[in-house]
Amino acid sequence: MTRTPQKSDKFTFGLWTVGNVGRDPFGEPTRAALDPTYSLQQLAERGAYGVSLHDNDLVPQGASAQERDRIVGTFKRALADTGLKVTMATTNLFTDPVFKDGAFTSADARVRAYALQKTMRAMDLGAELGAEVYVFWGGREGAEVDAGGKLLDALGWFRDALNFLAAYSESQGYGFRFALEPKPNEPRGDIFLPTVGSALGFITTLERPELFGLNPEFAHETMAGLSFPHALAQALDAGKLFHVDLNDQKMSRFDQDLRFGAENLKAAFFTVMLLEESGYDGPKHFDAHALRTEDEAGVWAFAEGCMKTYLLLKEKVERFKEDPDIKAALEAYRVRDERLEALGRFSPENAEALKAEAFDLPALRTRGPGLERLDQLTVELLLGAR
Ligand code: GLO
Ligand code: NI
Ligand code: NI
Ligand code: NI
Repeated sequence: MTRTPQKSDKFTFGLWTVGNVGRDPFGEPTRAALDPTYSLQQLAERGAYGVSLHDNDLVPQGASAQERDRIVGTFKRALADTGLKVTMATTNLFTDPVFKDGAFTSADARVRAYALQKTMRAMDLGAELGAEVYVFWGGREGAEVDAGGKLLDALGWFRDALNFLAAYSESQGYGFRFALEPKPNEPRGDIFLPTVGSALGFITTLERPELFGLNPEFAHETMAGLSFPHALAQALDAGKLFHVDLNDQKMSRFDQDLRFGAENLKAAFFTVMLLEESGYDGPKHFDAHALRTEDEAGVWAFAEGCMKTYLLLKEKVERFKEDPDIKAALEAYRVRDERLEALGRFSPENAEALKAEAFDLPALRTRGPGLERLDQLTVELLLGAR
């Protein structure tokens, strides 16, 4: 297995990730902005498959139609030259102060209408560049105070907007699959639909639920104090993993967007295991950025690090499956009982038989499943000792 990223690994980066200039709420940028075509060249040289973008990562806010076409033309040539794809597109509905109290969920109907207009134009751009997935991260869809009394309305407005935009995509023949990206907070005090579970529930209320899935992000579930692998598993179980944002994060902190695997290697390992073993074949998308301390060399070290760590963890997943001690421990952990499992399929007879079943509860209560040893074996594997 190679540790050098190949196109077939389908690693992608947001233009805004390598392009991050290191601004934070207390400090000015520490790095110069990168030209998008330069980022394409640099990423292609490092084995990436493609990029994702917000409308304004490429076309500045307020550009004229001619300016837009010129920029998009140059970018398309750079895509052709580098062989990179645009795999996902999205809308910047958070930077412009017009969205300070929400975009699709603003209490001001004019802002909601403008958000639809901006998103339709961004969808036109995404379709022109060949994107297949369209992400909705509702960064400003939330509140610091609930005095406006709009909580129920906001969910309704959000639903109306998503229904409208799905219908627009279908009417244009764009064929987008839409991916909702939940986040608990930041930049709003509370963001609506804060977790993977919330978004999955909301999707069932949409007119075309089959067009909508999830774009779960490692950092976002972690900020909420939740387990990313558990959230990922729920999205997969629902058939709703349409895209993924890989990065890392300390629990209960500000949004750090750390390099994939930088903080919680075990959770990163189980993330890779789920992605590799579930048959997920979408892009492995990194949504993170170099530390604010870094110069441009640090940016490329960050990008290379995300991909290399993923590939190393993928190797570990292979070894996990082959390691005889781990195999035996896993076997012992999963106790099979064909007769009882068959009774678990409902029929009136099975229900009766199950009600009459006598269980050896003292034995079940006292049996240790071997998880301490299995987890230690996993740690040893990750440390390179197996
Ligand atoms: C912020 C989000 C953001 C989105 C991006 C794509 O925390 O992760 O980067 O992923 O806007 O929709
Ligand atoms: Ni994020
Ligand atoms: Ni994200
Ligand atoms: Ni972030």
